[in-house]
Amino acid sequence: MPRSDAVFASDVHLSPDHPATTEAFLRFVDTLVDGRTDRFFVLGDLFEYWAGDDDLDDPLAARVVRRLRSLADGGIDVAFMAGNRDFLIGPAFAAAAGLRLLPDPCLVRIGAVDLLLSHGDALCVDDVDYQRFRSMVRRPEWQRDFLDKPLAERRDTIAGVRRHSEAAKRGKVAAIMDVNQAAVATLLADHPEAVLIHGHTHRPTRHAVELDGGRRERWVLTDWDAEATPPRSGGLALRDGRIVELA
Ligand SMILES: [Mn+2]
Repeated sequence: MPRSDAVFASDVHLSPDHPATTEAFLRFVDTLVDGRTDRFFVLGDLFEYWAGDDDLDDPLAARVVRRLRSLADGGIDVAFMAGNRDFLIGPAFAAAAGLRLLPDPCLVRIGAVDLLLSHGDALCVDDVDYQRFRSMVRRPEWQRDFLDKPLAERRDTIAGVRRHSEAAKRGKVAAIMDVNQAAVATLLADHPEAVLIHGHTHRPTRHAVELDGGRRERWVLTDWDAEATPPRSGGLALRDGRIVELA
Protein backbone atom coordinates (compact mmCIF):
# COMPACT_ATOMS: atom_id res chain seq x y z
CA MET A 1 0.00 0.00 0.00
CA PRO A 2 1.43 3.44 -0.93
CA ARG A 3 2.06 5.86 1.92
CA SER A 4 -0.99 7.82 3.13
CA ASP A 5 -1.34 10.93 5.24
CA ALA A 6 -4.41 9.38 6.88
CA VAL A 7 -6.48 6.20 6.66
CA PHE A 8 -10.16 5.98 7.60
CA ALA A 9 -12.27 2.92 8.39
CA SER A 10 -15.54 2.22 10.17
CA ASP A 11 -18.27 -0.37 10.65
CA VAL A 12 -15.97 -3.34 11.06
CA HIS A 13 -18.55 -4.77 13.50
CA LEU A 14 -15.97 -7.02 15.17
CA SER A 15 -17.63 -9.92 16.92
CA PRO A 16 -16.67 -13.42 18.06
CA ASP A 17 -19.35 -14.65 15.61
CA HIS A 18 -17.31 -13.46 12.59
CA PRO A 19 -13.69 -14.52 13.05
CA ALA A 20 -12.79 -14.06 9.36
CA THR A 21 -13.66 -10.36 9.58
CA THR A 22 -11.54 -10.06 12.72
CA GLU A 23 -8.59 -11.60 10.89
CA ALA A 24 -9.11 -9.29 7.90
CA PHE A 25 -9.15 -6.24 10.16
CA LEU A 26 -6.04 -7.30 12.07
CA ARG A 27 -4.22 -7.85 8.75
CA PHE A 28 -5.38 -4.39 7.62
CA VAL A 29 -3.99 -2.86 10.82
CA ASP A 30 -0.70 -4.69 10.20
CA THR A 31 -0.40 -3.05 6.76
CA LEU A 32 -0.63 0.36 8.46
CA VAL A 33 2.35 -0.33 10.68
CA ASP A 34 5.83 0.41 9.30
CA GLY A 35 4.92 3.98 8.47
CA ARG A 36 2.38 3.33 5.73
CA THR A 37 0.22 6.09 7.18
CA ASP A 38 0.72 8.94 9.63
CA ARG A 39 -2.80 8.74 11.06
CA PHE A 40 -5.55 6.13 11.43
CA PHE A 41 -9.13 7.18 12.11
CA VAL A 42 -11.73 4.63 13.19
CA LEU A 43 -15.11 6.25 12.70
CA GLY A 44 -17.33 4.07 14.84
CA ASP A 45 -18.84 0.59 15.05
CA LEU A 46 -15.42 -0.98 15.30
CA PHE A 47 -17.17 -3.53 17.52
CA GLU A 48 -20.59 -5.08 16.98
CA TYR A 49 -21.27 -4.05 20.56
CA TRP A 50 -19.32 -2.73 23.53
CA ALA A 51 -20.67 -3.36 27.01
CA GLY A 52 -18.18 -1.13 28.83
CA ASP A 53 -14.45 -0.71 29.35
CA ASP A 54 -14.48 -3.35 32.11
CA ASP A 55 -14.83 -5.82 29.19
CA LEU A 56 -11.23 -5.17 28.05
CA ASP A 57 -10.19 -8.67 29.17
CA ASP A 58 -12.54 -10.25 26.63
CA PRO A 59 -10.25 -12.22 24.27
CA LEU A 60 -11.41 -10.42 21.09
CA ALA A 61 -11.18 -6.99 22.71
CA ALA A 62 -7.75 -7.75 24.13
CA ARG A 63 -6.44 -8.81 20.70
CA VAL A 64 -7.82 -5.75 18.93
CA VAL A 65 -6.53 -3.40 21.61
CA ARG A 66 -3.06 -4.97 21.43
CA ARG A 67 -2.96 -4.60 17.64
CA LEU A 68 -4.16 -0.99 17.70
CA ARG A 69 -1.57 -0.30 20.38
CA SER A 70 1.13 -1.47 17.95
CA LEU A 71 0.15 1.42 15.66
CA ALA A 72 0.56 3.98 18.43
CA ASP A 73 3.85 2.34 19.42
CA GLY A 74 4.94 2.70 15.79
CA GLY A 75 4.33 6.45 15.92
CA ILE A 76 0.96 6.46 14.15
CA ASP A 77 -1.66 8.84 15.51
CA VAL A 78 -4.76 6.69 16.10
CA ALA A 79 -8.15 8.26 16.79
CA PHE A 80 -11.55 6.72 17.48
CA MET A 81 -15.04 8.12 17.17
CA ALA A 82 -17.95 6.24 18.71
CA GLY A 83 -20.58 4.57 16.57
CA ASN A 84 -24.08 3.55 17.54
CA ARG A 85 -22.87 0.15 18.69
CA ASP A 86 -19.69 1.00 20.57
CA PHE A 87 -20.56 4.37 22.09
CA LEU A 88 -19.67 3.01 25.54
CA ILE A 89 -16.00 2.88 24.57
CA GLY A 90 -14.35 5.17 27.07
CA PRO A 91 -11.07 6.45 28.47
CA ALA A 92 -9.83 3.05 29.73
CA PHE A 93 -10.17 1.54 26.24
CA ALA A 94 -8.51 4.61 24.73
CA ALA A 95 -5.58 4.42 27.14
CA ALA A 96 -5.12 0.67 26.58
CA ALA A 97 -5.26 1.01 22.77
CA GLY A 98 -3.12 4.15 22.69
CA LEU A 99 -5.69 6.22 20.84
CA ARG A 100 -7.54 9.51 21.15
CA LEU A 101 -11.33 9.74 21.45
CA LEU A 102 -12.97 12.17 19.03
CA PRO A 103 -16.34 13.91 19.34
CA ASP A 104 -18.92 13.44 16.57
CA PRO A 105 -18.74 15.44 14.33
CA CYS A 106 -15.08 16.40 14.35
CA LEU A 107 -13.23 18.74 12.01
CA VAL A 108 -9.60 17.87 11.29
CA ARG A 109 -7.16 19.68 9.01
CA ILE A 110 -4.54 17.51 7.35
CA GLY A 111 -2.15 19.45 5.14
CA ALA A 112 -4.41 21.87 3.28
CA VAL A 113 -7.50 19.64 3.48
CA ASP A 114 -10.35 20.14 5.96
CA LEU A 115 -12.12 16.89 6.74
CA LEU A 116 -15.36 16.69 8.64
CA LEU A 117 -15.59 13.27 10.28
CA SER A 118 -18.73 11.65 11.63
CA HIS A 119 -20.03 8.16 12.31
CA GLY A 120 -23.14 9.09 10.37
CA ASP A 121 -26.01 7.89 12.55
CA ALA A 122 -26.75 11.44 13.76
CA LEU A 123 -27.50 12.36 10.12
CA CYS A 124 -30.20 9.69 9.80
CA VAL A 125 -32.82 12.03 11.26
CA ASP A 126 -35.70 10.42 9.34
CA ASP A 127 -35.45 7.44 11.66
CA VAL A 128 -37.28 9.13 14.51
CA ASP A 129 -37.39 6.04 16.76
CA TYR A 130 -33.66 5.58 16.46
CA GLN A 131 -32.91 9.25 17.15
CA ARG A 132 -35.01 9.07 20.32
CA PHE A 133 -33.02 6.02 21.42
CA ARG A 134 -29.75 7.74 20.48
CA SER A 135 -30.42 10.85 22.53
CA MET A 136 -31.32 8.67 25.53
CA VAL A 137 -28.21 6.47 25.46
CA ARG A 138 -25.84 9.33 24.77
CA ARG A 139 -26.83 11.13 27.98
CA PRO A 140 -24.05 10.93 30.63
CA GLU A 141 -26.57 10.03 33.39
CA TRP A 142 -27.99 7.14 31.33
CA GLN A 143 -24.47 5.85 30.64
CA ARG A 144 -23.48 6.14 34.30
CA ASP A 145 -26.55 4.17 35.41
CA PHE A 146 -26.03 1.53 32.73
CA LEU A 147 -22.33 1.10 33.48
CA ASP A 148 -23.16 0.67 37.18
CA LYS A 149 -24.94 -2.58 36.32
CA PRO A 150 -22.99 -5.87 36.35
CA LEU A 151 -21.21 -6.67 33.08
CA ALA A 152 -23.24 -9.87 32.54
CA GLU A 153 -26.50 -7.95 32.90
CA ARG A 154 -25.30 -5.29 30.44
CA ARG A 155 -24.39 -7.96 27.90
CA ASP A 156 -27.88 -9.47 28.21
CA THR A 157 -29.54 -6.07 27.80
CA ILE A 158 -27.46 -5.33 24.70
CA ALA A 159 -28.30 -8.72 23.17
CA GLY A 160 -31.99 -7.89 23.67
CA VAL A 161 -31.62 -4.44 22.09
CA ARG A 162 -29.80 -5.95 19.12
CA ARG A 163 -32.56 -8.50 18.51
CA HIS A 164 -35.16 -5.74 18.75
CA SER A 165 -33.24 -3.45 16.40
CA GLU A 166 -32.72 -6.19 13.78
CA ALA A 167 -36.46 -6.85 13.83
CA ALA A 168 -37.26 -3.12 13.64
CA LYS A 169 -34.86 -2.64 10.70
CA ARG A 170 -36.68 -5.27 8.66
CA GLY A 171 -39.86 -3.23 9.04
CA LYS A 172 -38.32 0.06 7.91
CA VAL A 173 -38.00 1.35 4.37
CA ALA A 174 -34.39 1.74 3.28
CA ALA A 175 -34.64 5.51 2.79
CA ILE A 176 -35.26 6.31 6.43
CA MET A 177 -32.12 4.41 7.41
CA ASP A 178 -29.98 6.59 5.10
CA VAL A 179 -28.69 10.07 5.85
CA ASN A 180 -31.11 12.95 5.45
CA GLN A 181 -29.93 15.30 2.67
CA ALA A 182 -30.98 18.44 4.54
CA ALA A 183 -29.07 17.30 7.64
CA VAL A 184 -25.98 16.76 5.45
CA ALA A 185 -26.39 20.19 3.85
CA THR A 186 -26.75 21.89 7.25
CA LEU A 187 -23.67 20.15 8.63
CA LEU A 188 -21.56 21.00 5.57
CA ALA A 189 -22.78 24.62 5.57
CA ASP A 190 -21.46 24.93 9.13
CA HIS A 191 -18.01 23.84 7.96
CA PRO A 192 -17.12 25.68 4.75
CA GLU A 193 -14.63 23.89 2.46
CA ALA A 194 -14.68 20.65 4.45
CA VAL A 195 -15.07 17.23 2.87
CA LEU A 196 -17.43 14.96 4.83
CA ILE A 197 -16.41 11.38 5.60
CA HIS A 198 -18.78 9.08 7.46
CA GLY A 199 -19.83 5.45 7.80
CA HIS A 200 -22.87 3.79 9.38
CA THR A 201 -25.11 3.41 6.32
CA HIS A 202 -23.03 0.61 4.73
CA ARG A 203 -23.47 2.31 1.34
CA PRO A 204 -19.90 3.16 0.36
CA THR A 205 -19.59 5.72 -2.42
CA ARG A 206 -18.62 9.29 -3.18
CA HIS A 207 -21.47 11.81 -3.36
CA ALA A 208 -21.37 15.34 -4.77
CA VAL A 209 -23.43 17.70 -2.60
CA GLU A 210 -24.62 20.94 -4.21
CA LEU A 211 -24.70 23.80 -1.69
CA ASP A 212 -25.17 27.54 -2.18
CA GLY A 213 -21.45 27.90 -1.51
CA GLY A 214 -20.58 25.40 -4.28
CA ARG A 215 -20.07 21.72 -4.81
CA ARG A 216 -18.89 19.64 -1.85
CA GLU A 217 -18.02 16.00 -1.34
CA ARG A 218 -19.46 13.34 0.96
CA TRP A 219 -17.62 10.04 1.16
CA VAL A 220 -19.26 7.02 2.76
CA LEU A 221 -17.07 4.27 4.22
CA THR A 222 -17.71 0.59 3.59
CA ASP A 223 -18.74 -1.84 6.29
CA TRP A 224 -16.70 -5.01 6.72
CA ASP A 225 -17.77 -8.60 6.13
CA ALA A 226 -15.08 -11.09 5.17
CA GLU A 227 -17.70 -13.81 4.63
CA ALA A 228 -19.73 -11.84 2.06
CA THR A 229 -19.40 -12.44 -1.69
CA PRO A 230 -17.42 -10.42 -2.61
CA PRO A 231 -15.91 -9.78 0.81
CA ARG A 232 -16.17 -6.22 2.09
CA SER A 233 -13.28 -4.46 3.85
CA GLY A 234 -11.06 -1.42 3.61
CA GLY A 235 -11.81 2.24 3.81
CA LEU A 236 -10.51 5.54 2.53
CA ALA A 237 -7.11 7.19 2.54
CA LEU A 238 -5.91 10.75 2.15
CA ARG A 239 -2.88 10.94 -0.14
CA ASP A 240 -1.38 14.14 -1.56
CA GLY A 241 -4.55 16.04 -0.68
CA ARG A 242 -6.86 13.57 -2.46
CA ILE A 243 -9.20 10.94 -1.06
CA VAL A 244 -8.78 7.45 -2.49
CA GLU A 245 -10.50 4.15 -1.82
CA LEU A 246 -8.64 1.36 -0.08
CA ALA A 247 -9.69 -2.23 -0.70
MN1 LIG B 1 -23.44 2.51 12.80
